[in-house]
Amino acid sequence: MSPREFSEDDVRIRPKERTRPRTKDRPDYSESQIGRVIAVDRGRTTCLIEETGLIVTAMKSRELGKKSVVVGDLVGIVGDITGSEGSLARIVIVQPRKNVLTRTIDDSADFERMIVSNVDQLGIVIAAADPEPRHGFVDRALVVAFDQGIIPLIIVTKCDLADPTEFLAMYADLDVNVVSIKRGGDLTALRKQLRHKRTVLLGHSGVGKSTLVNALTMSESRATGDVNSATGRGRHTSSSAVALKIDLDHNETGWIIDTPGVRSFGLAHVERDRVIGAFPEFAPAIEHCPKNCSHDEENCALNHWPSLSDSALQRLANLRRLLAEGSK
Ligand SMILES: Nc1nc2c(ncn2[C@@H]2O[C@H](COP(=O)(O)OP(=O)(O)OP(=O)(O)O)[C@@H](O)[C@H]2O)c(=O)[nH]1
Ligand SMILES: [Mg+2]
Ligand SMILES: [Zn+2]
Repeated sequence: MSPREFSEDDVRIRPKERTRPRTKDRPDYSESQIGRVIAVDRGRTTCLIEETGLIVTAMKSRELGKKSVVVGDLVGIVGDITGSEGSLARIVIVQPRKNVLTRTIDDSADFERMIVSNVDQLGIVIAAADPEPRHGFVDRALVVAFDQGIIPLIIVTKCDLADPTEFLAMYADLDVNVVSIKRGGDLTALRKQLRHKRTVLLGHSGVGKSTLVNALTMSESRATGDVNSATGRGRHTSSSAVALKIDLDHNETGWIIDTPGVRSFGLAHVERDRVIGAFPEFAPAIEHCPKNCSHDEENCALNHWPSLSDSALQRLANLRRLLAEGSK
């Protein structure tokens, strides 16, 4: 006899909906529909059933406990999945995530917050001015992208206000794409980078993430807010993440995820070696470091490495700052 007997379960029309093996203790959710979370707002989750195109509102079932559901998650949904007005389905399974974008509230805190999952590309959004761009943020975001295996893309908005060339010089040697954007300007270069990808936009409040999402989707679906002229900061206009589909040329599509502006972007959840790994240009030098080098000591090989360009020296200072600020 074969090790496994066939049963009527093997006759299924859509076998891929079966997400987990049945066990005695777990309720049977093999009939759940798979949906992609496209918005989460105060406990209400909006899911797209990719197979049918239906948009379903759902809430987390009790079984999921404290497990969070974030934009990008693939979830199993049961209950009223008609998507009709007022209907509310239940999310019973969160499928394993390919990656997650997490931040700690500050470097020392243990408190982690998941922002989004299952993305292909991290749009690191900075403004050329208003608010001023900061290397610390870009470096941290690059570390997280590297750590999670997400393609980084630096997006500079508000290039009508200032020239970002000097700010960007430090990243010129890196293998990272950069696109610059002006108010009302041409988005062709950016649209090319978004093809067939799920891209999340991450940046401080007021850098223009929602403005960009509106331009890309040719809608006004996302509210935007001005930058406070006294503090130079944004007003935290967007309060939750939303994924939107964008139509690109030649019937191609992509997804863009707008997120609330980040206040701080801690790295406490990223191991020290992975922070260093996000600066691959220093790997050849680091091979010559003394054992357990802190990379901030006299004998550190990085101090004596001959061929560091000006931009590499700046990156080195940033790496050292990130290490000093304390990641695990
Ligand atoms: N000059 C100029 N202003 C821009 C540009 N892009 C956005 N803005 C302005 O910047 C301000 C903030 O834009 P938002 O799109 O709300 O910024 P956000 O990043 O979504 O901010 P939060 O939702 O708070 O995180 C608005 O007043 C926009 O009109 C640009 O390319 N040039
Ligand atoms: Mg916004
Ligand atoms: Zn060293």
